[in-house]
Order: sequence, then structure tokens, then C-alpha cells
Amino acid sequence: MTMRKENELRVDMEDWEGAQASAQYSSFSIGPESAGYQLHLGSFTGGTAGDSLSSHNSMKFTTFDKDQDIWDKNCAQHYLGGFWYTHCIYVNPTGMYAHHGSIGFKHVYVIWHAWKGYNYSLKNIAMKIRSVAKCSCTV
Ligand SMILES: [Ca+2]
Repeated sequence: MTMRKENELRVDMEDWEGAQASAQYSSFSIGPESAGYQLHLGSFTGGTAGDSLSSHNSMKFTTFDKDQDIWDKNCAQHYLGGFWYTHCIYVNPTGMYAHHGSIGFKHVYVIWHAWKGYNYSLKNIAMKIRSVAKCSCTV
């Protein structure tokens, strides 16, 4: 889907106290399977959540059974998600979903580091893309 058009990305998130924050990026696309579903992210264009996703740019997608990160172990197995891990996380939207403080493991939560740090499990996070309108009009 993301290969056909140019898209921008907005990530919306919410904590357990009802506060909301977002982060926007100028473009977002994913490479083909043959390239490991590599993340191609444009520049951070604003948002009160701060920029944590740029650190994951150009990474391939790692899952439990497909280690494509740059850590010597498998980040997906260690951080209990699937993502464009580096070594390993600033963002972990597919991490363990639990009320903040309800589980004892650290760093395995749904994380957006620039907003809440490594030990805060977000209530909601959503990555939303939309096509960037490009006018090819002629007068
Ligand atoms: Ca690895």
C-alpha cells in the first residue's frame, strides 16, 4: 500500500491520565519483502510527543522468527513485539499492552521514549498515514 503513493505519517498516543500527544513525519513508506520491509521515514515535522521514530529509520522489520535488527540478539524476542528495531528500541508500539505499572518487566511495554521514557506503558498508540496531495495541474 505504501509503495504506490507518497504518504505522510502522524502518530497519535495517549497516556493513562488522558493526556494526548502526537508526532508527525513528512513521509513514510516501507520497502519490499526482498529488502526486509525496510522503513523509509521522512523528517520529523512536529508534535508534542517528540521524535523517537527517526532513530528507527532505515531499519528492517524484525519479528520473533525473523531477526533483521542490528543487535546481536533478536530484539523482537527480547522486547516482545515486532518492529523496525535497531538495538533495540526508542519506540515499541507492538510491545506488551498493560496498564502502567501492572507488570514487572521493564522496557517491554508500548513505548514512545521521547514522551514518556522507557518505563511507561502507553494506553493508546496509532500510526496513521495519508496521501500527500501533489498537484500536477496545468493552467
Ligand atoms: Ca539481531
